Amino acid sequence: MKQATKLIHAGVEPDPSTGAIMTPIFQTSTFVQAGPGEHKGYEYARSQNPTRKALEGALAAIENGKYGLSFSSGVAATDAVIKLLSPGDEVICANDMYGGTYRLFTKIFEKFGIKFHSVNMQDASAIEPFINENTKLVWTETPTNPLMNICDIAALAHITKKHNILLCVDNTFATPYLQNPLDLGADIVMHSVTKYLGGHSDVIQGALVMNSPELHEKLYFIQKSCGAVPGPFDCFLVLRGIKTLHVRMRAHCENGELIAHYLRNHPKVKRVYWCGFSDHPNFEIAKKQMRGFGGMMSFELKDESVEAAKKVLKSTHLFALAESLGGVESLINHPATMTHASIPREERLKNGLSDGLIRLSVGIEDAEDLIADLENALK
Ligand code: P1T
Repeated sequence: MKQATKLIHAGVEPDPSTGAIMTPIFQTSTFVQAGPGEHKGYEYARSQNPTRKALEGALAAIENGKYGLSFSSGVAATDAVIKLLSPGDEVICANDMYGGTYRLFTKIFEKFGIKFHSVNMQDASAIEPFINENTKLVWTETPTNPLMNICDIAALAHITKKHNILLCVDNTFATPYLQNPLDLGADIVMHSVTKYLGGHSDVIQGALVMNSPELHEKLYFIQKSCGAVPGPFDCFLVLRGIKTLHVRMRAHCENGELIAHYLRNHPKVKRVYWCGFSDHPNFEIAKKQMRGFGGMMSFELKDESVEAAKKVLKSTHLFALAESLGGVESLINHPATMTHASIPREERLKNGLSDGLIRLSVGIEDAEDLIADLENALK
């Protein structure tokens, strides 16, 4: 099935009891049983809910995976993956990634005896010196948030398979429309569904997709035992969002390309971070594993002061100053004080995330209006 058809139909069947073409919102906490243990596959809504089940099927299908699991947020999905591990285990993670992922790893899980090594994975072989008998997981984002670094998923998978280590890819920025990590050898794909999959900035949700039945069983056990599940209404919203992912992503890619080039040619802009530039350090890898380059980008001004960046951040009108990304409306964000504030400054600077960096989530408004908004703010 071609991708557009899959996005609209995958995982969703007309409701068997009524024929409703849209999956109903099963707003219920429990399910009546005919006798103890005699039920229709649903016992209690933390463990199973039909609206969530439809969404999980859709998520699996669009990531070309066998199993999908939904969580109450992206970080809850990440949390579930790390709960596969035990004290003493080690994780190799990307040095540039969402600040909340860094915070979860370093401020919560390190306390429980899990060790995290931050590594620049733009060259996949850079992970090899960190692998030892305790290494259980490689965690990466590609493109990374916010520097748009690219790592070679197939090359990482080649290494992790050799050492029997799990590879989890946070595919939030690319979305299944542009990239499918499981096809490239990853074991688990993670999404902040809050972003492009939801697509309308009206829901917080996360997801994991995998092929291995053993991994699914373990992660389902964690999902129901820890209980970070989304409500049925949020599942309905995401089912609805997924149906237009391809249409929205095409527009995000088109606007993203126009704005990346506009910024790059602006006399006040020093550098633009966008993975669609042919001179991006890993453009060849991006081209190989992605079907487009999306609407996320970051840039720095020639005036590197935080004041200059703040002036731009406060001067846009269409680009709303807010955390998050991936909605139909454009957002502007200051990673150093907002989304990545939990990363210590020295660590941020070491990894190339400067105090003046500005991140854009380019929406699907008219590109001319967006450019006029940026032009005005840069003035
Ligand atoms: O916000 P939540 O749904 O819990 O997802 C966390 C998350 C995980 N991975 C990536 C790549 C993300 O970007 C996020 C959330 N990011 C933002 C809120 C942001 O503005 O970057």
